[in-house]
Amino acid sequence: MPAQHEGPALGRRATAEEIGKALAGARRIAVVSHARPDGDAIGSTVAMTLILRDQGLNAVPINADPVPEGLTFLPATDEIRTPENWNFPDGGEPDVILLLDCAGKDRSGTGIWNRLPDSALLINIDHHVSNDLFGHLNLVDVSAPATGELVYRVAEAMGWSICPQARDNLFAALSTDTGSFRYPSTSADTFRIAAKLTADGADVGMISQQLYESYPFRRIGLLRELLSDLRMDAEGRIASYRLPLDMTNRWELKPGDTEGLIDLIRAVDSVIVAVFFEEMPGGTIRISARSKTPTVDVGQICGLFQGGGHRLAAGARVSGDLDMVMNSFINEVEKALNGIN
Ligand SMILES: [Mn+2]
Repeated sequence: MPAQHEGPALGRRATAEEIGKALAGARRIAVVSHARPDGDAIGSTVAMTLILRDQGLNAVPINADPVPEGLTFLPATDEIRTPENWNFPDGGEPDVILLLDCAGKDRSGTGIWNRLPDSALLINIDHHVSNDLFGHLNLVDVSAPATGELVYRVAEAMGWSICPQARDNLFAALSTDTGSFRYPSTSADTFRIAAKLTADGADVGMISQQLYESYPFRRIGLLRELLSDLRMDAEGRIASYRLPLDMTNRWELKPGDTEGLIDLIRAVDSVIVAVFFEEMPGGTIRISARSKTPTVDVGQICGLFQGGGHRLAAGARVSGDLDMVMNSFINEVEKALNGIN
């Protein structure tokens, strides 16, 4: 089937079955997710890779960044290769590049495209509202709470088996992107899939403990500092904290250490919008925003800062001074809050 994608158009929506068939016809599949991977990115990448390999397909998982320390307990995450160091057993190039959980092609990180061929069929499986259908085949469902759910649907549509290692990775993908099955996007279908994975042997207690109760001390030390500098605006409806680069360096933070910290301030009763401002090397500010109500669309607000995401969870990267970026972003959130009064 590789000949079939000679010069196809981009942007076509495809069903889970169509995606499955395209994958089944591939000779070599590069499985890629976004840089700074989270539980959904890692879980989807590893699960999809193992599911494809069980079908006798050649699949190699690649990520621009290392697996966060807190996710290395997941089976087979050590299979993930760096953009410089991947190879298929026969030395060939991928004819299919499968991007998982990436709102845009660039979300996979710049380095990833250096060695990947332009001629490959691009398959895009994702659940971000801002997804621009960059693939030749696109399975983009914004109602899905996790890309892991879409990976499961592809396997289900094709009747493909899910080995225990893939199962645990899928469970982690679902659990992390739903905030342990709490976010509004969590659906009956999410529970159906989670129930199936559990019935098949996923150890819910073990996976949850590894995901949520096994943090290194530096995370709590950092949190203590962040909270001492907590900022509340708009009569307590906006909560935000700031992470300057020197604090990151002092605590020797690793990727994933700050994951989920925003949920603690989001959980305050008066708070409608929570924002986390993180200063990155090179003068970029990484913004993560969460809203508790669909009438305050943080995806749209992040769009004003060249970012995007979901209505209730979004992000942006802005170059500039930490406090100035903070002030102008909070100003926009205040405007949005005034709009709902
Ligand atoms: Mn996701």
